[in-house]
Amino acid sequence: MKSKAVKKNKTVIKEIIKALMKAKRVLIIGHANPDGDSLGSQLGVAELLDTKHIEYEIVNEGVIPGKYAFLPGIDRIRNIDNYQAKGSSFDTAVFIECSNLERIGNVQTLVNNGCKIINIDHHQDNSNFGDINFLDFEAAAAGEMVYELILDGGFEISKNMATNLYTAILTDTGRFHYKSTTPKSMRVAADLLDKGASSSRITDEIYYKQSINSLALTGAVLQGLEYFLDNRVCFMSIDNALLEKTKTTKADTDGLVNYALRAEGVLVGVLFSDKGPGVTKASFRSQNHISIVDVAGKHGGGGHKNACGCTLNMPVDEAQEIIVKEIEELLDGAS
Ligand SMILES: [Mn+2]
Repeated sequence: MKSKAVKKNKTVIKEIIKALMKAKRVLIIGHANPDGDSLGSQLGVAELLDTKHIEYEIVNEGVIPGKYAFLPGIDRIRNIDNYQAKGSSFDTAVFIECSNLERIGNVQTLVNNGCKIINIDHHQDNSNFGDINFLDFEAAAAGEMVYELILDGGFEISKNMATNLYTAILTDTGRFHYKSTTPKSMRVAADLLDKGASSSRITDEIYYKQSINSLALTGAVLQGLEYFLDNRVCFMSIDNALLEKTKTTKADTDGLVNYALRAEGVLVGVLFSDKGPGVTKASFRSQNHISIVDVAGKHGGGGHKNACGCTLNMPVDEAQEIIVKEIEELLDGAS
């Protein structure tokens, strides 16, 4: 079974490399509001194209969290909000870790009819939307897949690629913490260290450097934690007033939700963000043995079993009332 999957990967990789080498102008895209895996993987693909002088643009929707500013080539990533299309249109588009076409947000406007779509993803709910689909649900990060693409495609991993791909794997495994981390993730990461990535520097940049304002936001959010259902559930909330007070932006909230699962005994953590009048975003985290994704699914959201989200068309307090009831049903059903 496993060797079959590997064989399949190699065939798809060959197809992707063939398509990329023929391409005139490539669009590289990740999902809206990029994370470390998305950014590192996109930059890995970009550098692969650099080696053959193939023209490309990387365009994303949403703000790049400041902690990724150190990634080599990060300034090549354009924001769709101020992107001015110039030159000929794209004949090939590489989608990195997007479950479906819609995940790229407004970047869709750059994907023309007839554009060859290459879909590289590790999310189980991927809709297989590409002309070429490279899907590996066992990969802990898309970065592991791009690593394979580069090496099995006959290219070398440079120091910059190693830094970008190590970042992708480090962040998507929560520093090799999540259950998704496999021996293969560690082997790939080890090889990336051999190829020049600096584990201490990357970890410092992403996890230990925080602006004074962002640290103040973290403190305020932790002060406001609320516990329910015998401390099995923890709610965290962020609204615009708090962001203004701490002089922070949405990008500073990246990763904060993980604190909601931190207290002993907590099984489900939820971050509620006020998205304007009557709109609330809920981000869920749960312990390994609890799957929370169905609660997000009830409200049209989705994601992974232990990390997912949804948007509710109601104010935060109403959303909290509904969600706590749904989590209660889930936990009592599970026990
Ligand atoms: Mn990912």
